[in-house]
Amino acid sequence: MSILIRGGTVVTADQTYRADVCCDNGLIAAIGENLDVPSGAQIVDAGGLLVMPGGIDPHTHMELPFMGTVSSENFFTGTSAAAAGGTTTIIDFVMPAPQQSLLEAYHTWRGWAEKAATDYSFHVAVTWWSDQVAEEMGVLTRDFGVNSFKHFMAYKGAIMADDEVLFNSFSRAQELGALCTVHAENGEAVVQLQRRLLAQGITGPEGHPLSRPPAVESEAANRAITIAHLLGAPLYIVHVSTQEAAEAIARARAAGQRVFGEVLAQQLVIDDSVYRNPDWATAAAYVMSPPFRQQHHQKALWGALAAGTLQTTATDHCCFCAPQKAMGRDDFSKIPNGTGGVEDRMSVLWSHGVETGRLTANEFVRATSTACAQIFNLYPRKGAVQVGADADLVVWDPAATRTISAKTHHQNVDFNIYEGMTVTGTARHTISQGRLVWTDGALRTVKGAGRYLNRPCYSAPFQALQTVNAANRPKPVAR
Ligand code: URQ
Ligand code: ZN
Ligand code: ZN
Repeated sequence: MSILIRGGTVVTADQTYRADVCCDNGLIAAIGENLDVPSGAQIVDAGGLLVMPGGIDPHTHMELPFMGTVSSENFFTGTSAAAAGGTTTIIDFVMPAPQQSLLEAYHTWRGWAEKAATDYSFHVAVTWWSDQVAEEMGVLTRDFGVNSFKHFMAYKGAIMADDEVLFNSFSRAQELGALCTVHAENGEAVVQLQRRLLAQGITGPEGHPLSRPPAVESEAANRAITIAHLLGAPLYIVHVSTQEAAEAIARARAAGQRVFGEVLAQQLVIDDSVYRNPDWATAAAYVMSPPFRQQHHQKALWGALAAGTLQTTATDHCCFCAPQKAMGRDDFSKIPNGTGGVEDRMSVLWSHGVETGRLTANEFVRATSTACAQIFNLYPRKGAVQVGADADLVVWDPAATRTISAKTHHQNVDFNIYEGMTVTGTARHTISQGRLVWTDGALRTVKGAGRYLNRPCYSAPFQALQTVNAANRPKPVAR
C-alpha cells in the first residue's frame, strides 16, 4: 500500500521546500521533486498545500477515571478526533492510585488503549513511594518503553505527590535516564483556599480560579525546579499557564538547568472571563486545572513559546459532559477538572500563531510535533519528514477556514471550549502509518490500528548532563 503526496510544500521544524513525498509500508520511502508514481499508489494532490509531520499531543487523558467519574473520550474516538485535526500521535497517562502497583496500572491502561486508531505512548504517574515503586520504575523503563514519569503536585487526598515523593522519584528517574514531568500547583494551597471560599458561600465555577491563583502555580513550579536542580535531574513542566511559571523556567534554563515547558493551545487563547459566564453549565465546562488566566498571561505564554522557553504545545484533553460537570453543582471543588481540544489544537495554533505572525510555519511544526518527539525520544521516527520515518503526515491547508463547534466536532463530548471560533488552517488529509485516516472531511480511522510506542530512556545526553551537574555539585568538605 503506497501513497504519493504530490505537488506540496514540505514544512519541517527547520526547512520549507517543494517536494513530493512517497509513503510505502507505513514509512516515508522517498522525498523529492517530480517523483515517479509507484504502481498502484494512491495519489494525494497537495498542490498549494503544506506537508508537515503529523501532530504529536504529549498530554491527553482518554477514558480517565477521575474525581468520581470517567472522562468521556475513549482511545478510539479521541485518536480519531485528533486525526481529524492533524494529530497522529498522543502521549497519554497511566494513573496508578496511591498504593497501587505501577505495573498493574500500566497493563490496565494498555488494555484500554488497544482500541486506539493511531499511535500512542504513556507517561506513568508516580502517586506514592516505596521500594516497590522504585523497582517498578526500573521495570517500566527497561521492559515497557516508558521514559517519562508524571508527578501531580496538586489533587491532595487523591494523587498528589509531596516533596518526599518528588525527591525519591526524581532521583530514581535520573538513575534510569528517564524524564520527570510535573503538574505544578501547590495542592495544599488549593485545598486551603477552596475551604475558605466555600465557607464564604462561593460555590459556583467562579470559585475555581480563585482557589488556584497564579502564585499557586508559580510556587510549585519553582519548587519542582529547585528539587530537580538539587538532584541534577532534567524536568518537564506540563500545562504552564502563568507568566510567573514561564519566567521561572526561563531563569532556570538561562542558568543552564535542563527544564522544558509545555503550553496548552486553549490557555493561549481563552481567558478567565469564561468563569463569569452567567450560565452555570457553560462556566463549569471550562473548569480545568490550572485554570484559564487573565489575558496578560496569554501574551507572556505566546512570548515564551516564540522565545523557546516553552517548547511543546498540548491539549490536556480530558473531557466531561454536562451531567458529569454537574456533580459540582453545589460545590465547585467537585466539578470534574478537565476540558477537551485534541481535534482543534493545530488549527487554533495556526490561526492564532502563524496567521498573526507570532510563529513561523517552521516554529509551528516544532511546537506541534518535532519538539515533543525530541524531548520524549520519539524522533526522528516521529516529528520528522525524512526517509525512514513513520509515514505520519498532515497535508495542511493554510488558507482554509472553519468554525469550531460541538455540533460538528468529532470529539466525544457535548461541549467545545472554542465554540464559535472561526480558525484559519485545517488538516485537508491526515496520514497515519502510511494510510489516509482523514481526507476531505471524512474520517477513515480503524479501531485498534494504533500501535503502542516504546520510548527508550536516554543514554548519552542525560549521562553527559549528569556528569556536568555532578561537576557543579558542592564538593564534600574534608573533615
Ligand atoms: O490535571 C490534569 O492534567 C488532569 C487530571 C486533567 N484535568 C485538568 O484539569 N487538567
Ligand atoms: Zn495536570
Ligand atoms: Zn493532564
